[in-house]
Amino acid sequence: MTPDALGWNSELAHAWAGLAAHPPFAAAGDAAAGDPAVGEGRTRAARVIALHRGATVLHDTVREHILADHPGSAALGVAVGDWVVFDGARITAVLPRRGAVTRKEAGRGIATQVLAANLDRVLIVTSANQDLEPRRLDRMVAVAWEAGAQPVVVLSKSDLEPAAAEYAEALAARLVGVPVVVVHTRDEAGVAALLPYLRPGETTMLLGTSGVGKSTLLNLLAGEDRQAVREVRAHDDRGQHTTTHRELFLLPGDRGLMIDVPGIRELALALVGEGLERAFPDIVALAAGCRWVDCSHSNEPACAVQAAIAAGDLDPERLASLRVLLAEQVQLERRESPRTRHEGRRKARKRNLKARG
Ligand SMILES: Nc1nc2c(ncn2[C@@H]2O[C@H](COP(=O)(O)OP(=O)(O)OP(=O)(O)O)[C@@H](O)[C@H]2O)c(=O)[nH]1
Ligand SMILES: [Mg+2]
Ligand SMILES: [Zn+2]
Repeated sequence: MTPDALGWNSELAHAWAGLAAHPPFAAAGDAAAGDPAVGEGRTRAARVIALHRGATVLHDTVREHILADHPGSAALGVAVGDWVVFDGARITAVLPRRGAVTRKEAGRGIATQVLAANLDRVLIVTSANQDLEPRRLDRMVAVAWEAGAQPVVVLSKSDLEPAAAEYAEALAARLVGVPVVVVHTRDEAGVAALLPYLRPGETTMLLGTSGVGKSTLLNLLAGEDRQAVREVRAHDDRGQHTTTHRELFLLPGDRGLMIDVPGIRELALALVGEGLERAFPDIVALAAGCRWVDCSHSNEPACAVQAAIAAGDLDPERLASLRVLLAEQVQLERRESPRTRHEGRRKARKRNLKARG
């Protein structure tokens, strides 16, 4: 596999050059290929392709390396999709991430955990049915932008829902700047709309609640059953948490790399950065026209956001959704540290998107 096919790029090459004088990958035909402990360069760049309970799996473009009970993985906070410095036995450093999707941790201490890093695209998978909740998608879209990735909403199981195309149209109108595609996995044609978003060397993460069909989609795109899938519960369509670890797969046919993860409820995802701005460009643009810099868009005079709602140009549900997410972000920042909390408040004010209260 070439480094590019595994997602290597010039930014990473630059980061590597700052750490080591020797090349990051074994040369073709190198006797020591794949065995970085041997030969001139004592370390290699490798990508984290799976995290199991007791094992971390790396790929160094030549082969996989399975590190059993690797203590460094937890200590370094290694995530699937990370690029690391590997000395043949251990991970010694993590190369700077372009971005990541993080989840909230229950309890005290560190408030977030990285689920997947270095993503080009996040496929927000949701079943195309009447349970479809736009607010859930607002949050996931913000999370994708925060990861530095392009969000794409994927309405799955369209074979079960005659109104899938209508749902997609309504969502596309709401989610500014986010493509919405409709798929099913009955046959190859069912995923045709998705293929333009899958490119060689690019990393796509599947994100969604349990049972929406993430692993089924991965298997179809991979051309073989790489992941176990299991039926949803008959009485409420919920999944059974079939996938239990995070793993990156190389797809055939120039479809790039895809990360499958266990189903996650949108409420467990952490909003930690600037993603809200990107997820609500319509409201951000309107807010610039409010009279007061710190307008909360509730009942101030000359509020451009309320004016747009009154004129029927903005769905009030969208503003309500943003308020909830902003309030939550402030709360998480408070947990992370008093310093970032302060910064977060300042940013929120600057953005003119302050949550009420
Ligand atoms: N009718 C129909 N069923 C589908 C489709 N895609 C997936 N399914 C079914 O949905 C169920 C759940 O699929 P999975 O792929 O295991 O779902 P998942 O999102 O990976 O679930 P977790 O691993 O628990 O997060 C399985 O019974 C699949 O056969 C589809 O396009 N149409
Ligand atoms: Mg799965
Ligand atoms: Zn306002």
